[in-house]
Amino acid sequence: MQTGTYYVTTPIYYVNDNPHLGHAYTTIVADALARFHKLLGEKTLFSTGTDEHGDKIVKAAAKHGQSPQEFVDTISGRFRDLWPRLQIANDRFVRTTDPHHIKVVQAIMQKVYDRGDIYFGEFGGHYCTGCERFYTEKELVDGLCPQHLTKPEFIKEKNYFFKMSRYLPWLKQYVEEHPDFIRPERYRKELLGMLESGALEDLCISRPKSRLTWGIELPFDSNYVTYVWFDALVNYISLLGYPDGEDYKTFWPGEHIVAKDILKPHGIFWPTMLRSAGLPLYNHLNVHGYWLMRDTKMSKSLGNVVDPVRMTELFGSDAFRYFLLREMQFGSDANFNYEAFIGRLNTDLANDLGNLFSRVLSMTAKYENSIVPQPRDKTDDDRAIMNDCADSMRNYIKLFESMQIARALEAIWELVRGLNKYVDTQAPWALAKEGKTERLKTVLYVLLACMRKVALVLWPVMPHAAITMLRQLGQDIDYGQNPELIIDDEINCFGGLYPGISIASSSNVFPRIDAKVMLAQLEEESRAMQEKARKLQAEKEASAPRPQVTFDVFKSCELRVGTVLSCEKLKGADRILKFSIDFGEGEPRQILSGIAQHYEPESLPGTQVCAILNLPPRTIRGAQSNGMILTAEKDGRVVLIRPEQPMPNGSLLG
Ligand code: ME8
Repeated sequence: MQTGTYYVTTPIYYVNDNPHLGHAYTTIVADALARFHKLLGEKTLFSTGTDEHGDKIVKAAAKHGQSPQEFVDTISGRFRDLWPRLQIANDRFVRTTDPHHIKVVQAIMQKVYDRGDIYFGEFGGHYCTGCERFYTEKELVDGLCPQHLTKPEFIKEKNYFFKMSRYLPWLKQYVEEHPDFIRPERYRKELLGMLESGALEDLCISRPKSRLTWGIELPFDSNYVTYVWFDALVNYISLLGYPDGEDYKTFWPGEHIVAKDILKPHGIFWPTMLRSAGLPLYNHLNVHGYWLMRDTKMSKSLGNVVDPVRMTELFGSDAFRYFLLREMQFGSDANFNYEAFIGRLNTDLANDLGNLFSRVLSMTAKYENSIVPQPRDKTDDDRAIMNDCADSMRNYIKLFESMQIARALEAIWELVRGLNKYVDTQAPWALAKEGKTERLKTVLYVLLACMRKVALVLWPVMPHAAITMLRQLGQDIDYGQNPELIIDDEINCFGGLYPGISIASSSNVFPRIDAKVMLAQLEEESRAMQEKARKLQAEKEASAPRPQVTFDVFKSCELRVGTVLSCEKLKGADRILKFSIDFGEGEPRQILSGIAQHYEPESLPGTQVCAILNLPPRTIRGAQSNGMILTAEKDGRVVLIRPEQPMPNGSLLG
């Protein structure tokens, strides 16, 4: 019996780069919510997609030597291919280059225009390409974009504006009167803060084609394309087939899941756009925090991004999903670190849940030939653990529904730990030894029945593992076919596991991870990634044009020829050579140079090099460097700069 409908969305991701942990997290949350609502017996729809227009995409495509369309096709495909690997079963995948989406954006734009909410005007603003938006003077931090900390470009041009300011008082009142419209509370407060600040103005919703053509043409002026955010937000209804589609009628309004970075467009632009177009508002905006890597923002240039594909290769998608959903308190930032990751998998999955399944199944094999026994009279202990089981399930539902997924899982783990304790206190092995077979049957039955419930409710979080555990308990449940398996009905009924059925004789769903070996491997992979990032960064810097220097500045550089007297590897630093060089100064000079991977130290004494001598001294691993040897570097190849003919030591370069 279906009790309602549930529509959940993720942001549609920019296709300027490959998917990473943050994208994986939001989409896993949405997938888990969709599955959870299926368990509640609701008809669900879950959508994700890619945001493909705008400056940012054009620049990324150019960098890869591709047309925007070719480029977006490739990267959008990568997002689509990733989702099944993480057991993400989205019902729809929307692309803002889809013809239907384009039509709906134009229809909404026209509606807002006809309502008199769009005007043409001149505007000067600080434009950040990273954010694809203008900032007012007040919003900048020390003249820089607050998100990217880069200097925005000041652009003055004629554009179309959405009269957002007209709807701001209404929105403020709406948010005040609907305390869970934006949740958790801290983001509602943040949004109210923005609404009260007076810094919000009308929204510039067009870009002149003279500057950008990669966008959706305005229906009322072909010289302009639509601002990416006005285009992207509309995806939430275009994919439902707005205005006449059955899905739109069935599923709108829905639930949005986003991270804190895009609170403003979702919390301010989107509701005011909907209001102006005369459409119902979404139900809730659910805002989560950021995943950090050891307290730092993940970034490609630091080489510290977590690759979801690699994580699932190493640990499986069930464990990866479990960790993300269990570790992050929805709304707060969370740290991803490998020690905590492996620690949690070993404790929660291998020790608690895995161990429960493994020991109860092998005891049932030993004492009952792997047949679910017929329970007899229940004791207070049995009734207590069964009550705990029902309570945990009730808590799980309540917490999951209010987006407290980590706490919902904690409620189930309390039960799992309680069941392990129940095994210890009831000691089935002792009952067997003492010949108390009736009691033994009851204890095993109670355990198996509770384990079945645990597996049932874990399906939203770990779909494959839940199905495997259920199969081990002789339950052939196809959630896809049978979504109306309602948890509610299961809570108070313990008859779902039939005595007499065959079950598995052993279980190893969550093997223990050898933390030491795995951490060493991950450490190695991180190092390689950081090295790659460092090289890329160095190449980027090397190819960037340098600012002009005056002749005097150049003349002030003391560049001289010298002869290498000795050279050896610096202790404790693989890449550094320690030189002693005669520059004709009376005393030899010590210089360190990071070229150990390119030259054997024995080959260098007696040869000449060039160096800059008047740099401040630097100390590396306790050794001082008094200058820098000149090299030429390209594509990872490094060679020393030497005079074409031997020259007296100390000769000046210029
Ligand atoms: O903003 N931690 O796309 P986007 C957690 N196209 N979540 C993270 C994260 C992190 N470190 N990094 C990214 C856009 N995310 C627009 C959206 S919607 C109409 C248009 C997730 O590719 C999180 O969900 O920059 C965040 O809101 C989203 O990726 C931003 O994705």
